[in-house]
Amino acid sequence: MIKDWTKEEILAIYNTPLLELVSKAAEVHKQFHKTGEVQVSSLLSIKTGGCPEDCSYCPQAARYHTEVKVHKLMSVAEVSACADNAKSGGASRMCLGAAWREVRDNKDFDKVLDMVKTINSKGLEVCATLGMVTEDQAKKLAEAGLYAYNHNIDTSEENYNNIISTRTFEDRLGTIKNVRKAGLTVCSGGIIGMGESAEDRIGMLYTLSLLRPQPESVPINALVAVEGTPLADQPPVPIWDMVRMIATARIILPRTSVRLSAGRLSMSMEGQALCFLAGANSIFAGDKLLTTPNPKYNEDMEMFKILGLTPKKAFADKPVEEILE
Ligand code: SAM
Ligand code: DTB
Ligand code: SF4
Repeated sequence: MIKDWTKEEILAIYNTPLLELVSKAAEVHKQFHKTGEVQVSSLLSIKTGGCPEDCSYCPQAARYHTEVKVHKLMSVAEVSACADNAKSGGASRMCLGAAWREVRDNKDFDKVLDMVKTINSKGLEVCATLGMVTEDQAKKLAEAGLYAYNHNIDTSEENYNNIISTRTFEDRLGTIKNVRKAGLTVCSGGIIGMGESAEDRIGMLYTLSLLRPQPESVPINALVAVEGTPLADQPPVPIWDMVRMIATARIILPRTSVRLSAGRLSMSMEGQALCFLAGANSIFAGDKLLTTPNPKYNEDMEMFKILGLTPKKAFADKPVEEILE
């Protein structure tokens, strides 16, 4: 049975003296996961920029003047070639991102379904993040072989409309429900470093912790402050805040993969090592996130060697019968 945490309890965890917090989180990590095993996901922006939403952190929103160049939906062949590269580099999951508000039932969606089928047939877990989806669309994605759907709640319910005004927190939760009903695994997390309070960070973790089942994967992103977006001048996130967020997530979401996501380029190897110790067991690897740079793949593999980490195999969390189906 997973415990229903209160906001007060989560805040108390978050404010525990740092090394004690890391040590508690490491204990939970050992109890529920193979320590040293880290899931490596590759990210690919299949449709870039020109998005109608106003997410203040996002360089792909059409209304902000950023350096992102709009690119229409990639072809299935192009995406297939990228998946081959990701697989030979050692990734076990490929996440396809589209700068859409929501999925529409049109030729582009059919193309995405083809991409999912193609990548799945290569033995990679496929994840997609395409904006809001209906239950019917989520089912079609599941039938095509999608493994996970990423849909972040991004911040607390209270802070949501300070960051995004073109949709609501409820809309986000609605899509997560649709994804669950379709039998997909859920990947949902958020961003720190947007000027939110510690209570907002706790509020976000609180909402995620109360989802049943809890999300299989929770990405914790540090804001990548991009010129031209309303959050361009936010100061960088102190590494200690990232460690606290990850450790707290690990304790209240014991079975979840906690992903040390955007922002790693500004973190030292020592800082990342503390995050892994505090329970992070997933990263995005590859030279680019969606539109912003990420550490070089070879440097990440060097870090894995130094820290004694190994990439997790695809479908390691699925029963064998399902893999063979
Ligand atoms: N359009 C879809 C949506 O919003 O769900 C999918 C793509 S969107 C880029 C996916 C997630 O990327 C966002 O929910 C946000 O958490 C993260 N993200 C976007 N821009 C970011 C930034 N500058 N720094 C950190 N994370 C960011
Ligand atoms: C998530 O939580 N982080 C990823 C992924 N899910 C789609 C995206 C990070 C984007 C960072 C900004 C960019 O590169 O455009
Ligand atoms: Fe669009 Fe997603 Fe960026 Fe928001 S986060 S502007 S929905 S691409």
